[in-house]
Amino acid sequence: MTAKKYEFLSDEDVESFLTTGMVCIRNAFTSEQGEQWSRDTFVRLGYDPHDPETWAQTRIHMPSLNHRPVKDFSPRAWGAICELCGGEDRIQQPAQWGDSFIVNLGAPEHAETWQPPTANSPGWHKDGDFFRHFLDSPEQGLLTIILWSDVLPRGGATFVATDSVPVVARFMADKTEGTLPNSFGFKDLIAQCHQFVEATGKTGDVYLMHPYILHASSENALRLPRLITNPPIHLKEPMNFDRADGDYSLIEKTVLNALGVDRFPFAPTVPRERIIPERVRRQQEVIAQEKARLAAAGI
Ligand SMILES: O=C(O)CCC(=O)C(=O)O
Ligand SMILES: [Fe+2]
Repeated sequence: MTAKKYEFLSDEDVESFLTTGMVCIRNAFTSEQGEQWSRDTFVRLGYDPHDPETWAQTRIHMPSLNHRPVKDFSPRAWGAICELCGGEDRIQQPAQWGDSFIVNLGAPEHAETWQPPTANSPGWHKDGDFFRHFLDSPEQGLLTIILWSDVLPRGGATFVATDSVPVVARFMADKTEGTLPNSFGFKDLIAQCHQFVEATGKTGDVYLMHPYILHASSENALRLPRLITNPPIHLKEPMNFDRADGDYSLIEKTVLNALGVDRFPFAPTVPRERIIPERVRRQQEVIAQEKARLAAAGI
């Protein structure tokens, strides 16, 4: 498929990204590194890790209290991210990871109600609730899913539709006016998909996914706390599907393949637009609550 050789991505990784829109970098950091970041999670939440009766919420999006540059924390993940994006110089800095865990604790009934992923699973979406989406949007250059706990089958793993990138590419290709995050009609898009997986793995595994990929949260039948983060990689410039020198990134190539063309000039006809989601407004309150709990625990 490609003659280009990469340092961090194997030929299989490249093939996997081009055909399924995702690749998993296993052991991108150690479990000790992960533990250092996640050990205070239950204090921050105000729950007893040993007593599920105290787990008031099924899934929690925590705010971020600490950040580190990806490049320092996991040079292997960073190397792979750069290779997918077409080089470090195309990535907006600072590119950081934080402890804004998405914790999936499940609920007692999930042991009975859990179902494998299908087009009928609830909650399919493309990430990016903070901008108007265009085919070439730079705000979400990659979706990354970082595993801060082991994630077992039926254990609250993110569901991923591995044939969704072409469906979303075709949907956005002629929409020069863009699409607001809540206007995609994800039910119609996911109905065109047929391949679904659970993004399982171990602490330290990192999934790198195409920004268009459709995915969903799931029930946690096991009730082993599942911790991930999903920070976007931002690009400095919009994606370019009409490069004079042909130096397309793997992300761009995946889109061109999906559309079945060698080049695809695209220009938005309305301005790019940032949106402030409600979750960001709420975050300041939650940060204050978590800091009070950490202080009360002497941390
Ligand atoms: O919790 C998950 O598994 C996925 C979360 C997600 O996709 C999101 O918050 O955008
Ligand atoms: Fe998401």
